[in-house]
This record gives sequence, C-alpha cells and structure tokens, in this order.
Amino acid sequence: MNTEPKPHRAGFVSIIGKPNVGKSTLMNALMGERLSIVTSKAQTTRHRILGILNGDDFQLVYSDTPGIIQPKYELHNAMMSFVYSSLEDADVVLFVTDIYEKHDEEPVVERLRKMTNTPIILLVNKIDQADQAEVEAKLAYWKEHLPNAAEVLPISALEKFGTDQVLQLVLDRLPEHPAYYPKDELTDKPERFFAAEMIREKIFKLYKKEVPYSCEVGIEEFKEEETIIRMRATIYVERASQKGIIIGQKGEALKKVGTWAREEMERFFLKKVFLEIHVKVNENWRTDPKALNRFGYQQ
Ligand SMILES: Nc1nc2c(ncn2[C@@H]2O[C@H](COP(=O)(O)OP(=O)(O)OP(=O)(O)O)[C@@H](O)[C@H]2O)c(=O)[nH]1
Ligand SMILES: [Mg+2]
Repeated sequence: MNTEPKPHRAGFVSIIGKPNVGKSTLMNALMGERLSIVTSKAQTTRHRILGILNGDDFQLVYSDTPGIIQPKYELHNAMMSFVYSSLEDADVVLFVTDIYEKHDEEPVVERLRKMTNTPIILLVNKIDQADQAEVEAKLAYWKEHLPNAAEVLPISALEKFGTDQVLQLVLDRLPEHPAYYPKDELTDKPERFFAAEMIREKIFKLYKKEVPYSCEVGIEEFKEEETIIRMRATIYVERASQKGIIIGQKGEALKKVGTWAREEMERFFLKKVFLEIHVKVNENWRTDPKALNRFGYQQ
C-alpha cells in the first residue's frame, strides 16, 4: 500500500465577470456559506471578498469580485482595481457569464485571451432560465471567442447545478503549495465587514434607482457580549434628500432596513443582535478619494 501523504495543494481562484451574472451566488454555493451579499441589482459587490475552502490536503481561496464595468466615477475605479488585482494573483480563473449576456467586444475577454498560463474555466450561469438550444448557442459562442478556456461549462449557481463539477475542475488545477491562511479561516474580512454588507444588501433590496448606489455603511461599534452583539452602524448618503428617503415617513423605511438586517445578522453570527442605525450625509463620497479610503476602497 502506498502510505506517502498526498501533496498539499493550495491556490487562488478568481471569480470574475460582468455585473449581475451570479458571481456572488456562485461563491456562496461553492463555499456552502452566505459570505457575499446577493441582490437583483447590478454592482452589488464592491470589494474583493475571499472565501477560503479548507480540506485536509487542499486550501482553495476564492475571490468574489465586483462586476466588470467601464468606470464612471472614483468608486468604480477602486472596484475595478479589486478585479484586476485578483486576476494577477489567480491560479485559476472562473469567468462567469450568463445566458442573458449580450456580447460586445469587451476588454476583459481580450485580456483573458492573453492569459495563456492561467487555466480559465468559463461558466455559463442561469441555465435554469434557458432552454437547451439557448444554452448550446452560448457554449458554442464562448468556445469560439475564448478558445484558450480550459473548460466551458453550463451551470445554475442558484440551483447548485454543476457546482460540484466546478469544484472538481478547480481542485484538478490547483498547484502543489502549502496553505496560505490558517486552516480554520473562512475569509479575510472581519465580522464588521459582513455586518455592514448585510445592511447594504437590505438597502439594495428596499430602495430604488440611484439611492442604493449612493449608500455606504460603516459599523462604528461592534461589541460582542456573551449572549448578544451590540452594534452601532451609520448609513452614509451623498445628499440630504437621500437621507430623507432612507429614513422614510416616521422612520418606517429605516426601521425595515434595521429589522431585516438584524434578522440576517442573527442567523450569520448565531447570536442575538442589538442594532442601532444612524444616517449621515457625506457629500459625494463616491468621487472623493479621502472618503473612499476611509471606507476601505484602497488596496
Ligand atoms: N435564475 C437564476 N438566477 C441567478 C442564478 N445565479 C444568480 N442569480 C440571480 O442573479 C442576480 C445577481 O446575482 P449575484 O450573485 O448578486 O450576481 P453578481 O455577479 O455577484 O453581481 P454583482 O456583484 O453586481 O457584480 C440575483 O438576483 C441572483 O439571485 C442562477 O443560476 N439562476
Ligand atoms: Mg456580487
């Protein structure tokens, strides 16, 4: 019998693609944990969020990233630099597309075509929403337009269809390497980050148009006691008029955000949560490098 221990494998797996194609849903499915927030609106994810999947003989470090766009303001530049730094570190790239995607010649595809040393697994997501002919047309399109893709695979991240196969394809391509992070770590982000994201998710789900995009959330206080976590959060908006919208008539709208976010936090932290939320105006923070720095948008 061969008693040689199996070599340890570890690597960085970058999940990239256009906004709204299902990158965060996929990372959550692959992790079996709801690490990244998911909403029906584009540009939900604003950071590079690591999801670390540990096994006895492997460590797989996923990066969920913001959807790739043409930057329109400073925040977008910061978001895109998260995408491109994750590509630089990648041992494997999961390029997520979906069955709705329109195809223009995109700089990212051009860039991926040149990445001949890094295996690229191209995923066509949301196949639960398409018939077989549509799926096959997409697969054929990508085989032609990204010929260096190691695999082109149809999946449904929402229904976890094909996600086991994605894991296997990634594991097969993971280099021999010691673990990059302690084996009991799940992510690189602190608890406060996830708390802020949960509030942001509810804002994305409850408000319309530009309002969610003008909001940022800070956690000013996070005090964990034996049976309860006490939190004080601030929602920053860009203009005074937005403050009124966030708070709503008699504070009803903000109350909804708070209740919904608190319930989510209690599931995530497995503890009771006391949450207090304030709303402040931080004029045009999305274009202000100093504010962006404060909110953690620097590399
Ligand atoms: N029908 C269907 N919907 C999906 C699937 N995967 C994701 N979605 C939905 O697509 C929307 C966007 O999902 P996200 O996971 O937030 O997409 P994303 O690529 O992370 O988006 P950004 O962070 O904005 O770039 C959500 O409403 C998801 O529920 C899928 O396999 N099938
Ligand atoms: Mg996302």
